[in-house]
Amino acid sequence: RNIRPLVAGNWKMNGLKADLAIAVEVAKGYDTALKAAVDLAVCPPATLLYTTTAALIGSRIATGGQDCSSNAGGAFTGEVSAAMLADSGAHFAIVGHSERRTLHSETNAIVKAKAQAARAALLVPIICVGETRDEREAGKALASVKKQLRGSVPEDSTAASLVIAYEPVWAIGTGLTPTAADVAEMHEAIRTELGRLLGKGAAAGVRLLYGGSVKPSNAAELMNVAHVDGALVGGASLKAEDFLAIARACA
Ligand code: G2H
Repeated sequence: RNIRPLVAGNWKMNGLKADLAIAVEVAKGYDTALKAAVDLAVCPPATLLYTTTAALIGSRIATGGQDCSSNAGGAFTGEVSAAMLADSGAHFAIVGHSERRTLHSETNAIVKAKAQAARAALLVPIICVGETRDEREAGKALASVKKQLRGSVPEDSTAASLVIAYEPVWAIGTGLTPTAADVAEMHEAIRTELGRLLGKGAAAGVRLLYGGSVKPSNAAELMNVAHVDGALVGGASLKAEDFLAIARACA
C-alpha cells in the first residue's frame, strides 16, 4: 500500500454512556503492530463525542461526528455545527451518508456545503457516495457515483482534507456485499474522477474507504482490493473484537 489505511466505525444511532466501554476495548486492542499499519477512528453519536474523545486520549484513535450542519451557527434547532464537533474533539465528520441522503433528503449540494463547513472547522470530511440497487441493475452504478462526486466534493480538497467512502446503498446493513471485481472497478473509477476534479496529485493520496456490511469474515477480501484504503464499518463497529479484526485485515 502507498496510502496509510483508515478504518472508521460509524456507530449510527447506537450508544449510551455505558458503551464507551466499546471504544476503550478497541483502544486496548490497538497494539503496536496495528498502530504501525492502520489508522482507526470511532464516530459515536454526538452525545458521546466528547466523552469518547476523552476516553481515547493517548490511544491515537481519532473520533468523528456522523453528520454536521452546513451552517456555522445560529437559529437551527437540533443541528450540530462542525465547530461543535471539533470542540468535542472530533477529527472527522461523516457527511452524505446514504441514510442522510435518503431519510433526510440531502442533495449533493447540501452534502458539499456540509463538507465545506467541516473543513472550515478544520475537520476532515468523510464524504459518502454509492449507487442504489436500481442504478446497479440498470448498469448506471459508475455514472451515479461519479455524479455524486462531482456534486459533493469541494473542488479545493486536498489528499489530507478529504476521505471518500464508497457505500453501495444496497449493501448497507443488508449483509450483501459487491464482488471484489465490482469494488475494484468502482474504486478505480472514483480515483480517476477525483483526478479530474482535484488534479491527479491530490487524487492519488485521497483515502477511499469501502463501506457496507464489512465484517471480519469478508474484510480481508475487500481490503485487499486495489484502491481500497480502509473501511467505514457500521454494525460490526459496535463489537470491539469485530472492529479490531477488520482493522487487522487492513494491516
Ligand atoms: C454502511 C455501514 C457504515 P454497515 O452504512 O456506514 O454500515 O456496516 O452496518 O452496513
